[in-house]
Amino acid sequence: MTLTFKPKAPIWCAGCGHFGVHTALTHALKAAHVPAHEALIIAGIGCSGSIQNNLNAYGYHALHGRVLPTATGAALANPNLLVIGAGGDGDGYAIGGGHLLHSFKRNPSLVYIVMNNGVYGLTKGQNSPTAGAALTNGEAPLDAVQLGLSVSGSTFIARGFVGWWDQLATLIGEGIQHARAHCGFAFIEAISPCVTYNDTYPEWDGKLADISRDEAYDPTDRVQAMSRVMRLSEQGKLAVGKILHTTGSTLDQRHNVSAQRAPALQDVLPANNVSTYEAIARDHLV
Ligand SMILES: Cc1ncc(C[n+]2csc(CCOP(=O)(O)OP(=O)(O)O)c2C)c(N)n1
Ligand code: SF4
Repeated sequence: MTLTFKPKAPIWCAGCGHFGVHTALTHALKAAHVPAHEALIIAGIGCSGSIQNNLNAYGYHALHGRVLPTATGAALANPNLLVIGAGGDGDGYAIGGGHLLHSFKRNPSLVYIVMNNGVYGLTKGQNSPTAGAALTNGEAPLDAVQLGLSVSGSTFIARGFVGWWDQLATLIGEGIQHARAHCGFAFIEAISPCVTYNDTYPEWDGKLADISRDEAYDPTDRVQAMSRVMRLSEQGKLAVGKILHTTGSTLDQRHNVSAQRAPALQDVLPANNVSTYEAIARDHLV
């Protein structure tokens, strides 16, 4: 019997940036020829998190802020799956901020897309960690790209803008390749304005600096990446493009994860394991 899943249409406000992330991710999955049954979307809580209802893939809504531990567990349990975490900047940088830091450090092979709109959209517009100075009485916004660059274990960091959705699709596609090749954690921040509570569309064209246009820029050089991103930030600009793409030890390698040993791929049918279960009962149950 073939089961066909029909993704629902998004329910976001007209003009919401998250539509651009949906388009870019859909294109990237198609271009990478990822079959629906080989992808798992683990989403955060927020307007952004509902993206998992709108994609042709397995989906799971994690607890608020817990996308990354859930996604890491899924990726370790079944290394044949492409695991994609997706959520908002409130979900990922506030309540989930500690997990982000440790994911840069541990480098599990999965993709994480953060839809950054500078507010908590679903709960009606409170400030998030990336809220700009105008909303926060001058408080500097958190830059997750700088944070990721400062953690020496990080291997893939990119930022795109939904207004430039084709570049965003390319960046997500490269992140998918990175995770699928078991090269580690692919972090992609998508600038995705909330038209209802924080419409920043008019600001971005003048504020974004696309570093991929600079042929001399080398994303394998962490020091150059950090100094470029910080210099742009001092000039009031935000770096966009593939910012870091390097190699490093991954969580999967360190734990010797393979399809042969993966917990989710073991045959646990009682009928096929009678002698093993009897041995466990004999040795461990009194
Ligand atoms: C433990 C917990 N705390 C608070 C909430 C309320 N809550 C739901 S979504 C959300 C934030 C949403 O903002 P963001 O992650 O930036 O996504 P957006 O809606 O902007 O896409 C909050 C605080 C919750 N669901 N669970
Ligand atoms: S409230 Fe903001 S983030 Fe949520 S759907 Fe509407 S525009 Fe998008």
